[in-house]
Amino acid sequence: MKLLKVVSILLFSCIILNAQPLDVKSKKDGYEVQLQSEKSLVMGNNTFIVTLQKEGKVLNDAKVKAKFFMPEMPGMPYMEQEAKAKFVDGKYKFLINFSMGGTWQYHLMFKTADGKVHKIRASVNL
Ligand SMILES: [Cu+2]
Repeated sequence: MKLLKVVSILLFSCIILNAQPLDVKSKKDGYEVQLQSEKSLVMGNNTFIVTLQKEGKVLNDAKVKAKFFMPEMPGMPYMEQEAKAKFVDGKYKFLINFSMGGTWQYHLMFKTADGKVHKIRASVNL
């Protein structure tokens, strides 16, 4: 019974942690990259917001896209979702539809005005 209590407390705290919108900051090739979700991540549609900066200045001429994918698992084929972002009010926005919960890997790519493509690899859980 004690174990059950511990497990349910852990589960509950996981739910609370996951209820926060995504907010990940990283640096790549001298650019500051922030990836946020509008709401906490759910199965179905999710709006993502990317902010790109260099030396504190917002980058408004990049091309941003993302790929979210889940490797093949027993009883489940490889899945992926790609999206191109639109630049709205100083931020790049795109929509991803998650077909299931679990861990989704992602590649966040942005092409800067100099023609270089920068890629960030990470993952999210839902
Ligand atoms: Cu899956």
